[in-house]
Amino acid sequence: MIIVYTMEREYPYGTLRSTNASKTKVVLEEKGLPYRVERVRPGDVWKKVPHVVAKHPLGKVPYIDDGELTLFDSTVINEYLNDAYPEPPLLPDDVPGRARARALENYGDEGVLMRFLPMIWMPWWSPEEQRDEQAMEKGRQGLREHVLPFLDGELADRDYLCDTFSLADVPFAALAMVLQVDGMDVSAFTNVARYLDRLRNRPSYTAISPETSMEDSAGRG
Ligand SMILES: N[C@@H](CCC(=O)N[C@@H](CS)C(=O)NCC(=O)O)C(=O)O
Repeated sequence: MIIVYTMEREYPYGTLRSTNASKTKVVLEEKGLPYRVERVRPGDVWKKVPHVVAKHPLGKVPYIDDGELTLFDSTVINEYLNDAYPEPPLLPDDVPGRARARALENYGDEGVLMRFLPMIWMPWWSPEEQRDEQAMEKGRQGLREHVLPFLDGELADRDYLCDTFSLADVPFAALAMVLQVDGMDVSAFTNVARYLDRLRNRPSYTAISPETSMEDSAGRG
């Protein structure tokens, strides 16, 4: 059985999860694969303790064990899962379509998950009085100015970034998760608002929903 290592913690306002590890959980769910979640203490990740670095040289999550294979980085893991467990396929059939999916997936990672989302997401893990509301607003403003207009255009005539659900949509499931907790209003971007709801309504989202307890999201089968 695949083991996925991640950071998750329950708060009164919901279960908070690593955005990158949530990407991997979504793909495990979309593929219907049996897996078990192993929670790594956030302090062990921040301090880069030896047992974390032994699995991920940068001391980050996610990493997975699949039998003898240990693999890190959500994008690499998800490509591996799609190759090793081809059904249902999560990349388009044609070469240009696959390239476009990977480009959009990379945009989700670099343009959203690494750039603006941490400004919003990190403070939610701290007590309310310690949250940097200015940094959070800067993150939201970054989304409004740079990300949401682009995404709204890409979704003008399609339900998912590559028409049907693909690896390109996976980072945006993590965006849907963060904005569900944050409550940021995205209604000015009609296509994005509908898209985020569409992602939240997929069965795979249950595994990363803030409304799902840690006990109820510890794996499948
Ligand atoms: N490119 C990596 C990024 C992983 C990453 O930054 N994970 C965060 C949690 S969402 C982490 O472990 N942060 C701890 C740190 O950067 O020290 C991936 O996609 O898996």
